[in-house]
Amino acid sequence: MPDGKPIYVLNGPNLNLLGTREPEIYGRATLADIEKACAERAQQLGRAIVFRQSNVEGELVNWLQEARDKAAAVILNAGAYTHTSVALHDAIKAIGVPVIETHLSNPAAREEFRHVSLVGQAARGVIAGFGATSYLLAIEAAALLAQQQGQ
Ligand code: CA2
Repeated sequence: MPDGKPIYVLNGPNLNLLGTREPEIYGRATLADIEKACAERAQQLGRAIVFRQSNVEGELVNWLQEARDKAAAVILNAGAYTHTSVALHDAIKAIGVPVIETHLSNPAAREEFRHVSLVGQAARGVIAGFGATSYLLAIEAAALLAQQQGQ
C-alpha cells in the first residue's frame, strides 16, 4: 500500500489526442501510455497517482481545488490553457499544494505565443521538453516535495 496522499496528474485540452498527430512535437506515446508509466514510477517511489484529462478549463480548476485537501502534489500539463488561463493561475495560488508545470515539448523554443506561462508564474517549478519523460521527471520531483513536506 502506498503511504501518504496521492500525486494528482492533471492534463488539459487536446492531450487526449496524443499519439494520433504531430509525433515530431509530442512523441508517439498516448495519454494512456503516459498514465501507465507515471503509475509505475510513482509505485516505485511508494506513491499512488490520480490521473485525469479534461478539455474544459473549469473542470481543471475544480480538480485543482479538490487537490487542496486530497493531493500531496500536483503535476499539471494545462496544454494551451498554460498560456491564457488566469483562472488556473489563481487556483494554483489558492491551494497551497505544490504544482509542477509539465510539458512534453519546450514551449520556450516554440512560437512566441507559447513563451508566456500564466501557470508557470504560479507553479513551484517547471519541467518541459523531454517528451513523455517530462512526466516521469515530474513524478520524481513531486514525490520528493511530498516527502519533504511530510505529505
Ligand atoms: O508540450 C506540451 O505538453 C503542451 O502543453 C502541449 C499543448 C500546447 O498547447 C502547449 O503549448 C505545450 C498542446 C497539446 C495538444 O496535443 C495534441 C496532441 C496530438 C495532436 C494534436 C494536439
